[in-house]
Amino acid sequence: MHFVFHIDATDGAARTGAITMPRGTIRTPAFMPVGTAATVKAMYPGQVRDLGADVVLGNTYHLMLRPGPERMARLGGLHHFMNWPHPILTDSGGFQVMSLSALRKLDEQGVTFRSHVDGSTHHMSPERSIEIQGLLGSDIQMQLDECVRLPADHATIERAMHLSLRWAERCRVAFGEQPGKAMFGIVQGGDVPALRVESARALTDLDLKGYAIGGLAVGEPQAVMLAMIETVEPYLPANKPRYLMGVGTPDDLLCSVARGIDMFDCVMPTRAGRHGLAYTRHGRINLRNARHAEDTRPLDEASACPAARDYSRAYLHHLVRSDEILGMMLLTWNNLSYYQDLMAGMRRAIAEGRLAAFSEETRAAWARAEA
Ligand code: PRF
Repeated sequence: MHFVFHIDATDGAARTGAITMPRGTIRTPAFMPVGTAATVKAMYPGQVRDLGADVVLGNTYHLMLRPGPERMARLGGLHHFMNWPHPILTDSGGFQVMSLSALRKLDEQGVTFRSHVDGSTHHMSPERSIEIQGLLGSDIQMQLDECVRLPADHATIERAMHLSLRWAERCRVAFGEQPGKAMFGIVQGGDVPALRVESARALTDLDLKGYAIGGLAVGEPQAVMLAMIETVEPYLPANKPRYLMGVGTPDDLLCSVARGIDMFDCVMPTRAGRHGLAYTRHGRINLRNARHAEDTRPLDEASACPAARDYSRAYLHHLVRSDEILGMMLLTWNNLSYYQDLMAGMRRAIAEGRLAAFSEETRAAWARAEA
């Protein structure tokens, strides 16, 4: 079976459809929970699946340091290792190297860095990144790229974009032909429209199976991020999936789907859940706040998720204040449930041609914060 993307319906620039591949079907627009270290933190894989997640994200950087790609291959690959038999997308490592490792140095050949785990020195070339993602058994692999934090000067953004293009070509050669799998390119170019267009055009010429937009949600206002999506979208092939990396808030997802994005990943629902924050139909709630101490209402009595329905805010407040593990588990469960429900709602709305109305209703409910 091959990697196939098809679109069932469109609504303005928004699309809904599915990617089918040997390990399963990814309904789009899709939100991918982040499973950095071979675990979606505080969640059982079966729970993640039951919420409606069709794919999770793994990180080359973390897994190459621990347990190591060759060991992972000997252990049967990432799917088997973490008991997640469904599709896995892996990020290529460059972004995590730049944000997490020490003494990183980047040149034409790749990136050299010190591990944040044990201080050991590593080198990763575009070819090695693809080799590692293959050893992990990843279904959707990402090219190695350089993401520049914003604000940045034009020369820095341009140099990183061109380097990312050269690395895309090397990754494409290293990946070769793998019918049931895919390697996605990553559009860079910061907040400079002309550089974004140049990047999207050159990557399209490589005829990859999907295209990500990187280098956004890295310090710029939301309006700039949305403007860059609008700039790039017309240059990306309409029949290939488009993935906005590392985004975002529920509002970011509504805005980006309306502009033609099909896939997202973000630590927000999982990380926020470990810090006492709950995403709900009525907006974001900070369970640490003393005003919840005697609130007997659940997070959302209408939710299908037990975490949202079967525990009082007073209890969640107590768990969070006491640093209890169950507090993190319940809030992560609730938050991923909210994100997956939001994606399912958008998919239905696009199919019925009412995405704008859906987005308006969703935002109105956030504003009606009864909490
Ligand atoms: N490149 C890669 N991974 C990423 C990003 C990127 O630009 C971002 C930026 N939001 C998140 N994750 N490879």
